[in-house]
Amino acid sequence: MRIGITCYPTYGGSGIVATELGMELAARGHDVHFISYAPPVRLVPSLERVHFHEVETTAYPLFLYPPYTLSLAARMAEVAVRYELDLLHVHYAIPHSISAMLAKQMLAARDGGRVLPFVTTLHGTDITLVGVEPSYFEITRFSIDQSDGVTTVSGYLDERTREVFGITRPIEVIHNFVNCELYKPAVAPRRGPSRLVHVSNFRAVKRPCDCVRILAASGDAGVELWMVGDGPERSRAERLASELGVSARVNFLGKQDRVEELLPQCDILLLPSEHEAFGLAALEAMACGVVPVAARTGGLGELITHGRDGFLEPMGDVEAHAARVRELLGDASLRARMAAHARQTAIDRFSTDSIIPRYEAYYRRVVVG
Ligand code: GMT
Repeated sequence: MRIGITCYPTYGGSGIVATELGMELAARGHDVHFISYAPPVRLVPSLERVHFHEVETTAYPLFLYPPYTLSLAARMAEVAVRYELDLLHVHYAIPHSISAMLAKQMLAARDGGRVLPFVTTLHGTDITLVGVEPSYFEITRFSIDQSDGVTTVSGYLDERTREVFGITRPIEVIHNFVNCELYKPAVAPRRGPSRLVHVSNFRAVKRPCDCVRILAASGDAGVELWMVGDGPERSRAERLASELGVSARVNFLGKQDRVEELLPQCDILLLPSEHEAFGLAALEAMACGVVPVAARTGGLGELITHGRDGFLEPMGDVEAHAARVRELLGDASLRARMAAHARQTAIDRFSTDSIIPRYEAYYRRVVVG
């Protein structure tokens, strides 16, 4: 098939899923066209059958806010005609599904009524935070209704979407996936200090400050914490590390492209999020044999089986999370057993080989109508 993919190209789960999906589809013989304002950060350059089309917005004195959504729609329509796309797949409802809807209408009105279906994948905050904002509520609901196909990354997000927007249309649940050949445990046993890791875009919803508090409460002066990523809460977390006297043990690494090389150097992933539609960061860690200690929130329970391949504790209960960290660090055989189970969960339930064919099958259904 010939597939156009639009996502936010910067760091963040939805862009990562979209990019990895596009590359996996290309590896399976599909032609993939990314359409966005910048190449997605995880996109490997010069891959066969993968193309990138930049969306440019024009500055004009009247435009206090250049209308990216319109430029995107025009570019989608142009690429769809030139490369004879079979469908568009947009990630994150706002504004991408509205642009796709416009592109579809533009093509229907010309070229003898050419049909360009589009699939919208809902990732989480597009529903739980942005979508529920009064100014976006109606247009988010409209964009979901207008999509030819809708997927969510967890059963939890499917339920939330129905509940919040009163939507009854079919939605396909397709979980996040991981390439278990790329994300894998270190070959040699790890030496050096025990290491916790947190990977996110440091927005408030991720509660990165809780990670610093968990480290401070873990009670072991030899334990380190790697904070991978950047975003609005980073300075607050840095300040908190100083206040709690642990800044020498917290390494803020900033945005990193090769997370698969960092994760195998760690023992435990901290994900104390307030909401988490699925928790891609936890899945990538599990594939590397890093045990997640996460909040019992959102779709994390669809990924992590508490006590087997990770721990789920109440959101905001720093002491409960720290107690699990102590338990894991104090018992090497428990940690090894749970790490092996975590890796096996990633392979058995969330590997690219099990999830990508579900997208392919769904595209075929949408295209046939
Ligand atoms: O929170 C992020 O990491 C970014 C966010 C996004 O929309 O880019 O991630 C969401 O999508 C991921 C991929 O589908 C999910 O694994 C995350 O759980 C989800 N984040 C939230 O729901 C907070």
